[in-house]
Amino acid sequence: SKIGVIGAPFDKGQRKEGAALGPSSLRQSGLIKHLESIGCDVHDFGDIDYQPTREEGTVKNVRNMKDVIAFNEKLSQKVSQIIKDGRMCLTLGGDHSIGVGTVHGHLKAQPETSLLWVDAHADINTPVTSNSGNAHGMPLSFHIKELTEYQPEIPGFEWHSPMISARNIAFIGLRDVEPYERLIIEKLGMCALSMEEVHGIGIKEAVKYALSRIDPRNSRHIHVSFDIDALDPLEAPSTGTPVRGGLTLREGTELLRSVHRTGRLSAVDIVEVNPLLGSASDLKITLDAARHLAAAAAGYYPGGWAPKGVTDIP
Ligand code: DIR
Ligand code: MN
Ligand code: MN
Ligand code: MN
Repeated sequence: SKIGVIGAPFDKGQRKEGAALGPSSLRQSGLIKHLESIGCDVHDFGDIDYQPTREEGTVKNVRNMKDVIAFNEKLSQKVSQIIKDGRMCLTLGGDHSIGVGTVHGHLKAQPETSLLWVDAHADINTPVTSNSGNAHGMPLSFHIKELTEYQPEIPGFEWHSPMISARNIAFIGLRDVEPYERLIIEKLGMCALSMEEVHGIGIKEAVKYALSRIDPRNSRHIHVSFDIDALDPLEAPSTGTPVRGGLTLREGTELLRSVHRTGRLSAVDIVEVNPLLGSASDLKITLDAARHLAAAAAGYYPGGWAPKGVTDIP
């Protein structure tokens, strides 16, 4: 398949330094070479070029919002361009505040898109409901049309507008959801499969059910925003807000391969890999996991393929 990779080296959406080094460590670990080795036509568009301001820039309770706005405006344009070029856009984060730009850019290029948010967290706080003031806990709220009236006006953020309905978004992997986030999910009647539901029905059924809810006619483009903390910390320890009891890597790859098989997977984010957290061995485990996720999104099947055009054993 044809893939465009864009690095989003940004970590001002939360308070731990290091997620901005995600793209370079993922590249160093051989993620792109691996995609090529499994037969993908990969074009690497490099990283978003952005120097954060030195000012604090808190706007309406959102820490570093000026940087979040400026970074994501650039990212959105890049993602749009890659998708319009006919490539699946793979964005390497960065903390999850970069989901502001990736989802916006995707929806601009392909308005009929549904969104799978794979995460331990719901990331649906508005600037008003957020206790942390961290933008990485808010990206979904900015995209949802039904939440428009609850958003404060944020100067500089005029380029961004909500472009997706809550009915076209599903969560998989939740296990750390705040009370106001749960209230929003229930009020909007969103499809939210926590680890409890995934355990109950299995990952294959969970993906099938989520897709039937957000794409009932099998007609829409799909965006998967995959927070590496959706995986269990045993599988992905080098991340800022680990929560025990998560998806296995097998479940994560199964999820992405299932969505790939729809033929409509057009964007994937892999976010919150933080190479400054954990030991060297923790980091290797985390980078290996991310590489496997990327390959699964590209359709990689671990059973292998016979050589093309060959029918007899030599
Ligand atoms: C929390 C944590 N709900 C917040 N969110 C995280 O800050 O709004 N998202 N860790 O990945
Ligand atoms: Mn997240
Ligand atoms: Mn289309
Ligand atoms: Mn998370």
